[in-house]
Amino acid sequence: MTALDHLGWNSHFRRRFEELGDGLIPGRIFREEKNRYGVFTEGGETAAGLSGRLRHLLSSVEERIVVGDWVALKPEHGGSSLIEALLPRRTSVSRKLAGSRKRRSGGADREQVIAANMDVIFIVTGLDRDYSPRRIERYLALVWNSGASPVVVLNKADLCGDVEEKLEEVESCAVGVPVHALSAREPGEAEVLRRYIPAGVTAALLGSSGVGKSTIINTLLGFEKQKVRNLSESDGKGMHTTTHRELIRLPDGGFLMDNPGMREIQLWGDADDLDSAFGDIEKTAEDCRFRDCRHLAEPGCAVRLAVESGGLSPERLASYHKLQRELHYLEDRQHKPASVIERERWKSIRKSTKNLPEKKS
Ligand SMILES: Nc1nc2c(ncn2[C@@H]2O[C@H](COP(=O)(O)OP(=O)(O)OP(=O)(O)O)[C@@H](O)[C@H]2O)c(=O)[nH]1
Ligand SMILES: [Mg+2]
Ligand SMILES: [Zn+2]
Repeated sequence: MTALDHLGWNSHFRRRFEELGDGLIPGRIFREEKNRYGVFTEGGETAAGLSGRLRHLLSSVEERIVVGDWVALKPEHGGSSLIEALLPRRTSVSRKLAGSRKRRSGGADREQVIAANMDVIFIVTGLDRDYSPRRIERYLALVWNSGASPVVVLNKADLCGDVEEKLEEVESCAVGVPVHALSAREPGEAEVLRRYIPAGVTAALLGSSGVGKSTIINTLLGFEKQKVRNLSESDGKGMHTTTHRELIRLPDGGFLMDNPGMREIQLWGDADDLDSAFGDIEKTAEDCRFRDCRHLAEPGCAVRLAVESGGLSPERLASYHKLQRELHYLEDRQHKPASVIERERWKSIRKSTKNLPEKKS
């Protein structure tokens, strides 16, 4: 495995990179701080800023470079570099930003990408007061929408008297998704997560503040790299201990991205993502009399029959309907599905990176 492969480099990125001009090297963003970026390259870490043309280009399509992105760098004298191009993402985690009337977008909701090119996303929940299967479902929809694979982590198992029950409950709403209950402070228990993060793989930790995301990283690293909340501060409501996003390299493994806790999950996506998060409902729906059955009051609805016969919980159907309403609302507000917007955006970014000096071969 080359140093670049270790960072998650693959043929997808290589092909895009080779279309660019001479004198550039590939790099992966591991930290972002006020338009300064920490970048991993084949030769080690470097600091970089955006080239003038890329800054202009990105602002015109309301795009930003985020942790996890692959970029093309031009090394400068004195050790720092300029980011000349952004390589198209394979996956991206987005949240919804409510529209503001002052903006050009005229009050429409906008998408904000918070992490790029994640392969795996750990959805972390505490088995204490944080526990909520409905919230896990919302996170699952967000992760399916990102293109990454979800793994659910039920942390703080030591604080919970009925771990088996919770596991079963979550497994029934996260069909086909691995679910692990553990105590992140116990190295032996956190160990099961390592198999999802071999060299070359990038994983992110998402979840509310205080669920133990940074603790998981520290335990897997074997030392206190990330600040975790102090016990005496544990009732500091609304406080985020982790305040910025960063990729952390695991010895003999891939990368883990720590994130500040999310207060409220805002969805961004289209109705197809819902199907993956609610695979059991979609499967049952194949037996509905009408192909476009909404499982509300239609005759011959197999989904409502499943609820009546106890095979599906009414809460789960209710949260399916709730998410569907939100997604339709989003689509209506932007008049376009998110996938179309994404395609158009890449088209314009690619068009302009084409104008970089052509590679002579
Ligand atoms: N009892 C128990 N406490 C835990 C466990 N894992 C983490 N904690 C504690 O929970 C508190 C919060 O942990 P953090 O790792 O800071 O949580 P976080 O998700 O990174 O929080 P933010 O950075 O604010 O998003 C700390 O006091 C941890 O020691 C666990 O398995 N059991
Ligand atoms: Mg943290
Ligand atoms: Zn139906």
